[in-house]
Amino acid sequence: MIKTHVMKTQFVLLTTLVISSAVVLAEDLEVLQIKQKFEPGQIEVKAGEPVNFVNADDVKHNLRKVNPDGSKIDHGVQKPGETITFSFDTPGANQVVCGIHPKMKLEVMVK
Ligand SMILES: [Cu+2]
Repeated sequence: MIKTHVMKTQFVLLTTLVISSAVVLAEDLEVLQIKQKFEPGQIEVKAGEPVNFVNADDVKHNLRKVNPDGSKIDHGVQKPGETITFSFDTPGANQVVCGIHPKMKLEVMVK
């Protein structure tokens, strides 16, 4: 009896995991810039997968993509309320920083 119950619980957990990852894949990834921080501060993406960066602050930001080799791509000034979308092409540890607020850092693991 106890074994059966444990197996059922595992099945339910597995099913929940499969369903929730399917939901995440179906939506565009979104990162907020809020209170001069990235939220979340860490994401994992596939190469070429678009990520929406939403400026939910009342100040301007300046997104800069940092490739694993340290080279940067500047995405220009982003006003409050604006969304900028771009993807990551190089597998490995990428970053996004803000040219205006040096403390802002987003870790992006690209697969
Ligand atoms: Cu900023």
